[in-house]
Amino acid sequence: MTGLHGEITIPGDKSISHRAVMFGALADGLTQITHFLQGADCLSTIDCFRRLGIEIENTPEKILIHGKGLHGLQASASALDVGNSGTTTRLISGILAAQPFETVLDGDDSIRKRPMRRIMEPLSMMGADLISIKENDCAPLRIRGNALHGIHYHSKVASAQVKSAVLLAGLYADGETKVTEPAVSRNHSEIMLRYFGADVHTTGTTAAIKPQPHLTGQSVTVPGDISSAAYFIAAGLLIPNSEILIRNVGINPTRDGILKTALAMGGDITLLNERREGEPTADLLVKSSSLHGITIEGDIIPTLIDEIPIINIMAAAAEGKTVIKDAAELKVKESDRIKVMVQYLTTMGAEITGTDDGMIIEGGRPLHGAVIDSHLDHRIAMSFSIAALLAEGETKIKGSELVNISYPSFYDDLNRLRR
Ligand code: SPQ
Repeated sequence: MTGLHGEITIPGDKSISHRAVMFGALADGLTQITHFLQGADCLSTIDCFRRLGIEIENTPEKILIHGKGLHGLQASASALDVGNSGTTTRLISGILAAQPFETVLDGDDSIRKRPMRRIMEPLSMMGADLISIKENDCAPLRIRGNALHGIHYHSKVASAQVKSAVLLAGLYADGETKVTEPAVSRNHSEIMLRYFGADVHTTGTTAAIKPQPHLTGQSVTVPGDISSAAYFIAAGLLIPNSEILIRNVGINPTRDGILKTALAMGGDITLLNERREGEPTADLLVKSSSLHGITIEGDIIPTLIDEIPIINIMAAAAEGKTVIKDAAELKVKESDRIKVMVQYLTTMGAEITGTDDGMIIEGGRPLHGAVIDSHLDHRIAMSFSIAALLAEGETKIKGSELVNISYPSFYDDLNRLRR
């Protein structure tokens, strides 16, 4: 196996790209977004807001959103198609809960299985009229806007999507709205809402917002997505004789669990050129390393939840045991990521056991090629693409085109580093 060499610039952060479009649509005046992620999920968000009457120009250099203010959205003539995107579904629900019209939201087969009770409950407590059309707590959803009141919601799960849906509804409520979560989830909504002029405060695990007369359009530069960088961090560490520079990676502390974990496993990663433009970013110099197993649990979990599939690959290649706990949320992502990781890592020869809230991996077993089904999950496709590079023999990944959801140039970038 030849090592990886050279440098790549990571495409824009998916979570931040969604939010920039949404907040730009609700702001007065123009919002300009650079380094926007042109992935299918973020394009679904653009499509939804166009259907709600917002003019959005998508050029190769930037996105221009002609915001119409908090009360400027118009009813869509047809159901909004959220595609594969949980973020679009849940955040837009918080906005639509306050609009003076009815909207239906629907998506693909994966979205139709993801739990929506978690947003239906708090938004209903605020006064929203929101139902699951098939009465299974999943999409399609029908949302009729209503007058909302402020609440203090104690979420059972650490979820930025739940928190953000409630905070966005809180922009329209008659008093302050607070969300307390069991551990801090990613805080991009809080940072960006503040930047757009909202009155948002955070204390410990509680975020609070006051109702807002207006937001103001802004210029947003989206940092590279650490969740996308994670595949290259893993590849650089695991493939012998590698040295790669991963440029422009967002290192927000509510997202950087992959870095802390890779370092704790013995990874050789140096942060260079640290800077802050709204969100903190850095370049990462990654060199091949011998990794060892660790235990990953507790408050770090929300900061690396989307990286657990690729951490599983790192753990399978590491010496010794890795235990991942407190990650039951993995079961309700684009696929059941506990089940799918256990099934296919086992097929490839790894020793992995699924638990109720994570997995246990005895690392160091050689991997061999296999046929992998992505289960409509981009992170499964990318994680097993990296596993394939470590395995003896050929691996076939069904649904590899799903990388398009969050990282359209994934295979091009990977191939460039292999030359
Ligand atoms: O948008 P979607 O489909 O939910 O995407 C995922 C992903 O792997 O890309 C989850 F499957 O990321 C979520 C993340 O897990 C994006 C997100 C956000 O932008 O607010 C928050 C996390 O989800 P949650 O449920 O913990 O709030």
